[in-house]
Amino acid sequence: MVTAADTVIALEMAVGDVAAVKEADMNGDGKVTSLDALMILQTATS
Ligand SMILES: [Ca+2]
Repeated sequence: MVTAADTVIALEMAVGDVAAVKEADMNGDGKVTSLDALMILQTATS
């Protein structure tokens, strides 16, 4: 299950504070960015 807390983790991946995992790459472009974090947030709140 995706939660709003996962958005924070994804943002940490986007800035390089945490090692990125492929599960956080929501749009499949090969990297975790703030866009992926936004998509995670939308999933968590829908
Ligand atoms: Ca991505």
